[in-house]
Amino acid sequence: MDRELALELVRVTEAAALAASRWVGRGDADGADGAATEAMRNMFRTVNIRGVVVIGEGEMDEAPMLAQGEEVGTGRGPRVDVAVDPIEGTSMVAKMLPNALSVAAIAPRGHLLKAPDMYMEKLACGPRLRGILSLDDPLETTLRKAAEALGKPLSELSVAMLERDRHKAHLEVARRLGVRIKLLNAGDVLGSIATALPRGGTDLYIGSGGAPEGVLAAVALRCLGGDFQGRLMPQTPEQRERCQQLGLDVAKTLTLSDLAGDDDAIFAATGITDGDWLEGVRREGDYLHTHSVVMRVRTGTVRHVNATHYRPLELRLAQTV
Ligand code: VTB
Ligand code: MG
Ligand code: MG
Repeated sequence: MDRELALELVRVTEAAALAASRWVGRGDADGADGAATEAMRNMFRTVNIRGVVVIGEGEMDEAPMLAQGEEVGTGRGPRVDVAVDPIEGTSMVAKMLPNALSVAAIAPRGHLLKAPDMYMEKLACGPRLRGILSLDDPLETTLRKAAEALGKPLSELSVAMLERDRHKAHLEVARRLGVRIKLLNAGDVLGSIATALPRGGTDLYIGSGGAPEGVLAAVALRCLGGDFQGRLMPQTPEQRERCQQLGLDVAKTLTLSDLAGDDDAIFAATGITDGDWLEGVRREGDYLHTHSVVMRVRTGTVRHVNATHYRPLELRLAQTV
């Protein structure tokens, strides 16, 4: 796969972030999501790939944009799987809170897991813990192993999870062992990725979040040399059936190779609101500034891309190509 596609993928997340930025603080998560999705879809029309959406915005009949199975790209170029989250953290956009991102990943066709829209139990960590931890271990074992491998007491281990009632048991174990806990409102793609960033501030990400977000995080963690494991958590008969249709074994602990199994995978993200990793979209007169990151599994190079966009272009993008 052509490495120049990395820059194309940034164009796509930039377009979504620019569109989303108009909705920051307006209390309308769906409006923001619609605008970002449309902008992303329009930008994909200019990218030379034969893409199929494997992680998108809902099922074909509900949201006819970037739905699973939809073809994207010019129809020329490499055959790829496409995973997107036009806004990862729509509530953060609506409430003007930090860390909302636009995220996308591509990999050669057949190499990204077609994760259905349901929860996934997750375990993410940085390079120093790779190969040491298992989602199959009890949480207490995982935390003890992590502290030992990092050569620090449990009291200095830091773990992130979404602040949700369903994480009561996780929280109790982690509190009992005395680890530091970062409780996120939303955004477990970044929550997972942060464990592998030099100044990410957390050693581990645990708990359940969206399965689609799990695939996106897995691509990023492969690029960064970290680890990500996940287990699908169907909650209803419909969700179990969906897994069956897709041939997914819900008992299986999914590894990086199940989720994002190719060295040619590319991950890109653009900040929408200011955050721990990326700056949000900033306006200055007629110009809009974006801050993105793009990385490839093959080389592990992390490129930060600061771009200045002349505002009329953003308007043109919003209007459809
Ligand atoms: C999860 C998480 C995402 O939304 O999908 C969450 O993976 C929604 O789950 O990062 P809840 O039912 O717990 O709210 C995000 O936090 C943002 O899209
Ligand atoms: Mg989203
Ligand atoms: Mg999301």
